[in-house]
Amino acid sequence: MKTILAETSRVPFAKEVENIVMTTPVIDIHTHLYDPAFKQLLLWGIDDLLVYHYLVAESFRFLDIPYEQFWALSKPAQADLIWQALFLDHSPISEACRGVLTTLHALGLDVKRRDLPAVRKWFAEKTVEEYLDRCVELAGLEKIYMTNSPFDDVERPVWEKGLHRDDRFVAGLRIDPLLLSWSTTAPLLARWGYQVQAETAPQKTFDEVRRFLADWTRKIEARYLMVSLPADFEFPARNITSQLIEKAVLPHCREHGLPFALMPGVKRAVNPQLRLAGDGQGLTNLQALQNLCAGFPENKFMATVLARENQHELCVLARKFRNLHIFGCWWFTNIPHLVDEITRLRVELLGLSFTPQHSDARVLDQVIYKWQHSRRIIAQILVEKYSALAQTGWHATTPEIERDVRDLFGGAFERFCQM
Ligand code: FIX
Ligand code: ZN
Repeated sequence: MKTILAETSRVPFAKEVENIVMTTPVIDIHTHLYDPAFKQLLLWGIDDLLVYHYLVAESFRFLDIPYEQFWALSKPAQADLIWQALFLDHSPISEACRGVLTTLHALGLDVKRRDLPAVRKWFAEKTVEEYLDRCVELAGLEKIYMTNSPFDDVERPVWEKGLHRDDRFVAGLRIDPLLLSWSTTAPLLARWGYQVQAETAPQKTFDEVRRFLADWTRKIEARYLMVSLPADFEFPARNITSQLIEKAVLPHCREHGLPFALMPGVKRAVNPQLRLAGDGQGLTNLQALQNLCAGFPENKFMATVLARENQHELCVLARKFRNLHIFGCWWFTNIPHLVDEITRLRVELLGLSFTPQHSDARVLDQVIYKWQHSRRIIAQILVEKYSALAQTGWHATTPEIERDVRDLFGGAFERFCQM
């Protein structure tokens, strides 16, 4: 009898939670999108959706043409091949395929016609400005964090020239080349006027790296620094990566009050012929992150990890260190099955003090499906959790649920940044 009552009283309550989760504005804390001032760097539209590297990797499960032949094709021709292989020759049930259809459907296009030319025609009539507004609205975004690299030869000149910024876009300073390819990055820094030495690294070199970081932090108004790391990342270690982190990145972050985001678990170029689609993943030794959090309590760290097998350990680590904020179901973990599993782990171990998702969108339109799919899963989990509370007699009120969801969708992250 008790169970039946609980079940029936759950229905209106579930609708309310779902409604709050589906409509609360989101701060998307890691994307590869750009302020429209970066012109062609902001990707959008059906062809970019179809040549997304997630779909390139999936299409090569079916395609039998040589890789180079594929890369020599124009973008629309690549998109045609992917559409044929993944949407027409087989049903598009993978998460990345489904995402394209969720997006088109949300935009009001009739996907059942399977008419790619008609979809192209629809996009051809849009301008980036109106389309950006539409995507932001459909995804329910408040802010979009970019991934900004001073080492990108197309991006850097835009910053150097100066731009009129769209205040929905905020910057994150990406420093992979600095930490992971020092031997090629040091000469670049030297060319840009920083007195660094590639072979030996005296204190002057670290000071100059800090000057470089300070210049770019100011120029782009960076809100955090970030790096993706190989699965075998260790800290501390007797290598230049470790020294640069300890002697330049961490002091810089302390001085400017910025978090340092670590994204370990990538195996870059597992199949280089797939280019951007060729990266893999591996288990990381999270002892490195523990050493950072424990050794540098004045620093703030953010982390997301690629291996499913690291997720529980990461939650436990976040319980130990309040200078660690964990976020997102990254890349290969952004599939419904793992978003559900990882979010449950986090909620059950951390309550509401984490950021369950970021989109990692590379193409503007993707924010629509990535957020719609994630919001649905997060809603379902919260309905269950608030229902379980209700069984104890603790009924979360509407303002309390709204507060909680705001925290999950960027509030907790922003508080962490301001700490
Ligand atoms: O390193 C990263 O930030 C990754 O998210 C990307 O480089 C990756 O290619 C991606 O798009 C994952 O979603
Ligand atoms: Zn990313």
